[in-house]
Amino acid sequence: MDPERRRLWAVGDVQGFLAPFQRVLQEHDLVDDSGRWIAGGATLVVVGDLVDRGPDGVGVIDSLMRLQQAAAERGGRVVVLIGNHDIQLLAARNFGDAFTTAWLEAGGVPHDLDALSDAHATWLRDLPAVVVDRDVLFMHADAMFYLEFGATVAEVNAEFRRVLEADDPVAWKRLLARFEEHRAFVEPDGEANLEEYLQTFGVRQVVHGHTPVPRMLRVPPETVTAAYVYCGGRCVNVDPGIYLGGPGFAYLVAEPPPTIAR
Ligand SMILES: [Mn+2]
Repeated sequence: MDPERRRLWAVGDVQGFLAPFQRVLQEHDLVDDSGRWIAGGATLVVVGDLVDRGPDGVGVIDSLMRLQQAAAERGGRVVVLIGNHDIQLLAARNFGDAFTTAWLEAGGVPHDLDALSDAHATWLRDLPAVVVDRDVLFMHADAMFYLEFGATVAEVNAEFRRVLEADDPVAWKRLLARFEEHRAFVEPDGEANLEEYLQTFGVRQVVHGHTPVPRMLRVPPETVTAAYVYCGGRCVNVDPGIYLGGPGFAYLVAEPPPTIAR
C-alpha cells in the first residue's frame, strides 16, 4: 500500500498514565487487548512528555519501545518525540542534585528514576524533538524556540542531540528553560508565529502537546475528549491534560482516501 494512503495518528502527553494510553490505542484499533500492534502500516506519533505526574512513566516507555518494534515488523511506524519531562528525568539521572529537586517539583516519580535502565535512558536521549510526516510538523511544545535551533527537522534534532549527548549541565538547564514557553499559537501572535513554522518547514499543519487542552480552553478536563484544532485548522493541540483528569484521546491526522469502486 502507498505509504501516503495509510492512517496517521497523534497522541499527546501521556505523563505516566499507561492504562488510559492503552485504552485510547485499543479504542482506535491501533493495538489489541494484549497491547499488540494491529494497525498494519499506520503511523502513530506520540508527541512527548511520556513520564512524570502519572504512576508508571517507565511502563509507558517500555510499552512504546515494544510497540515501535512490533509496528515496524508489521509495516507500521511508531514515532516518539522527546518532551521536557523526559529531558528532566534524564537530567535527574545524569546530574542529580538541583536537577533532581526540579524534576520532583515538576511531578517526578521516584519509582521512575529507580526503574530507568541504561537502555531506557539511551532510548529517551535518542528520541527526535521534531518530525514531519505527510506535510505535518509534529513537535512537543507550542513554542517558538525550535526555530532558533534550525530550519530543518535534521538541524533541530541535531541541536537537541548535541545538548543531550554532552555532559554539560548548563546547556541542559538552558534547554529545559526553553520549555517554559507555552501558547505560541494563541492570539495575539498565534497566526503569525504559526506561519513561521509552516513556511520554514514547508508544512500545512503543526501538531503539538505541552499545554493541556483543558487549560488552553478553560474547560473541565473530563469534558476534553478530542484534540483542539485551531488557527483555521492549521494547528492542533493533542495534550489531553490526562494528569488533570482528562480521559485521553487520539487525533487522526490523515486517513486514506476512500477506494474508488470500478
Ligand atoms: Mn511539556
